[in-house]
Amino acid sequence: MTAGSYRICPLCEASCGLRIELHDGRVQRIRGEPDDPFSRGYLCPKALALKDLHDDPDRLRQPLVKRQGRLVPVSWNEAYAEIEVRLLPILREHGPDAVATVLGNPVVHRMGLLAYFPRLARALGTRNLFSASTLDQMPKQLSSALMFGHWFSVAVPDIDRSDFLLILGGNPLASNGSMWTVPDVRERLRALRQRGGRLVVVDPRHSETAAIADQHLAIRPGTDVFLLAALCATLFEEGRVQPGRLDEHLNGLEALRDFVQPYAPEQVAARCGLDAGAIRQLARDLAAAPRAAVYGRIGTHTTRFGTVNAWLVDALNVLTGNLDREGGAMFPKAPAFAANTLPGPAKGVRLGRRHSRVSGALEVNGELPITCLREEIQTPGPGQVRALISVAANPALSCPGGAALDAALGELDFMLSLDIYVNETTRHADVILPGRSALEVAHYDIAFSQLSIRNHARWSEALLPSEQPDDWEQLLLLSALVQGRDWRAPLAELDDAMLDEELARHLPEELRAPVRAALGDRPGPQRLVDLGLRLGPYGDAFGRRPEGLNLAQVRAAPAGLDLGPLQPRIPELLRTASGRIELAPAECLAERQALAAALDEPRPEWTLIGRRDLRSNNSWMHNLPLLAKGSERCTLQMHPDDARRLGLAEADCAWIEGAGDPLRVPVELSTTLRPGLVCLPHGWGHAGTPLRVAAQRPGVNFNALLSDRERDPLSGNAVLSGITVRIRPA
Ligand SMILES: Nc1nc2c(c(=O)[nH]1)N[C@H]1C(S)=C(S)[C@@H](COP(=O)(O)OP(=O)(O)OC[C@H]3O[C@@H](n4cnc5c(=O)[nH]c(N)nc54)[C@H](O)[C@@H]3O)O[C@H]1N2
Ligand SMILES: Nc1nc2c(c(=O)[nH]1)N[C@H]1C(S)=C(S)[C@@H](COP(=O)(O)OP(=O)(O)OC[C@H]3O[C@@H](n4cnc5c(=O)[nH]c(N)nc54)[C@H](O)[C@@H]3O)O[C@H]1N2
Ligand code: SF4
Ligand SMILES: [Mo]
Repeated sequence: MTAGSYRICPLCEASCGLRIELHDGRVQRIRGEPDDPFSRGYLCPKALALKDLHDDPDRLRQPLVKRQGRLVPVSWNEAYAEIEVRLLPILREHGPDAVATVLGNPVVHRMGLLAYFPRLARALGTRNLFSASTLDQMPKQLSSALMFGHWFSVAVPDIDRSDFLLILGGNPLASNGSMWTVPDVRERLRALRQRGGRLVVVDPRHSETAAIADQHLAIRPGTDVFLLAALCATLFEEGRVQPGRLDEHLNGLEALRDFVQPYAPEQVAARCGLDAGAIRQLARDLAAAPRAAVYGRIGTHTTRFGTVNAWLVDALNVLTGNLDREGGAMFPKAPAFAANTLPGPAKGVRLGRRHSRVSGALEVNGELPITCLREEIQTPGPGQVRALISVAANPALSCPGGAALDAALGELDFMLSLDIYVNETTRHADVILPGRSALEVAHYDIAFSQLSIRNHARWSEALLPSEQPDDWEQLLLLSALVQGRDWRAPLAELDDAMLDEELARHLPEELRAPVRAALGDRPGPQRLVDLGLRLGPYGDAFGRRPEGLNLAQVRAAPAGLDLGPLQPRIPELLRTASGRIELAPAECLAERQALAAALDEPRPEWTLIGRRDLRSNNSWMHNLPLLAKGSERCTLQMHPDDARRLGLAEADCAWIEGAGDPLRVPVELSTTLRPGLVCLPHGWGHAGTPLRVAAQRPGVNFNALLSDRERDPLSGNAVLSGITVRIRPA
């Protein structure tokens, strides 16, 4: 392997190890890295598009500033000076909450953004923090926090040792897994079935994953909560509850029984569109499997009962004795940055320490629901959002609201975007600061090492030099700037100050100086990673455990270090105030009445769900020629009987109408859906941007159809699936 050619793929949560061959500063070849202990040589078509991404002529390499309504290239210092002149008066006059920030999905794939954004947030002092998390996984984070005491104590299926996997609302064959870092999931699922294991998929659509399953339950969208309750109820009713080793660590078994009791399979079957006998049998199969895991993903989270779903998924893992056991749902032990591996007071978490100004939505994990962003911009009064900083986010396409949200972005007094493209969101910015190409930054996986099916530590070096400041340098400079400090001062001083604060947080006074010396003088995130690794559960504790890990060792292992299969972690992992698993959190129990009321909701004529495609990635990889090839992706799939009823043939256009803006879309006939169900991907609708490849196949914006008022009231997560719509021929 040529030096420096290893790179952790930054494109999705599988985080595969890639081998990237360069010649004269150009990408020659991209392959899966066979020596990666974790991804074992796997890669998907998106990884090959890293070359297109690096070479994309539309990717920004220079800052842009808006002059007379047009974004024009400027020097870095001009861009920073513009931010100073425009943003500081807003902060001075209206206070910190007048500036909102919104983080997008790629932030978690960028060590510099993830490690340094908190610095900027603290410097700003705003409470208006928003992110894609409330379009995605906040229900799981909340349920995990309530049950186990920390927002990142998320249990993942131990797929390689499991005998039974029940997947609800996830399609890992297209998404490559999510909240579950599992490279080459197809092969791992094949192996599970080969050794006699069973895969059961609950999905309204006969998805790519359902197609390779032993059993597919085509549930009605939005009704998993009843199915999950019925599975729990059946276990209680039939005397199949066997938490085993977990028994002594549980609170709330009776309260859980009480909550699910009304939902026997016979009570919910019609609502779920499933057979009561099949639900009962599934509960029995799950209980009987030697080692099983239940996994719920985005199809269960982006619904009105997202948090209740996430909770009941883990309740099932507990009731069947599969939580925290080999082959069940287990907790990774990340080598760095995982709060659940660090000593600290067990105090659980609090939800709703404050509320959003306009609709009173609860704060979750320090942020507010992103669907509140529009109204916070458009509603006058004290605390109104007047400026926005977007970091690798494209809410104009990814967030419900459509034209209204687009208009709101246009009404801001000032907008700054850290992004690599001028797109539907960043076209509203007054200043855009471009991030480096993924090949020009070093990387350590802060986030996904906490969700991985195997414990590991991997580092990738920057493969190519860059003239642009690194992500962390931009954020560090901005954090000085927003505090009115001299942003022309050397960044090393600012970084040292940040490191000192970090040390003060983790170490007693007498240890700080020697540790600081051991971390070296080179500024940047690698010192934070070294600190995290060395103080982490495998770390060398700066010499006190000489055989332990540090960054130098990880760097010396070119394709990463394997830290072994997942190990049981209860009770050590628990950070709840009681020190136990909270099997019946009060916040979830409070949903009892809403749930009972929802059981009788009538079935609409048409229901819309979303989908992902292996060759796409949310909204931002549609400008890459390699991925843009092939048939049209942004189509409305519907059952042939429905199409016939409407007089529509393949590729004819239909109108979809919902709470928001109507959409006109070509139809694709598909027997993967039941009649009455239609399916459209999100992330499309590329209008009004200079992205030349994407403009050829713009598609339509799924989220324009939706109102930004539909949320899971606990987690604040947007409702993005199971949408009631009307369909008519165009
Ligand atoms: N209807 C519907 N809506 C959905 C979903 C759904 O299933 N259905 N899924 C939701 C989910 S799960 C998510 S995570 C969100 C995603 O929501 P977002 O994060 O808002 O959307 P992305 O499309 O991921 O946009 C990423 C942005 O980051 C920029 N970018 C890419 N790489 C870099 C980089 O290296 N540096 C910088 N600075 N910028 C970069 C891109 O240009 C783009 O502007 O969408 C959500 N929206
Ligand atoms: N190729 C590709 N990979 C991606 C992304 C991408 O855009 N493209 N995005 C990345 C991101 S940001 C994320 S968060 C992950 C998401 O990863 P996943 O959670 O695996 O997301 P999806 O592939 O959208 O699969 C969701 C499934 O839920 C089903 N579903 C919809 N509604 C319901 C329901 O009410 N109940 C049930 N049981 N199922 C339902 C859908 O039919 C779909 O098959 O993927 C990541 N990986
Ligand atoms: S599965 Fe995800 S991480 Fe792996 S190569 Fe494809 S895009 Fe990259
Ligand atoms: Mo996501």
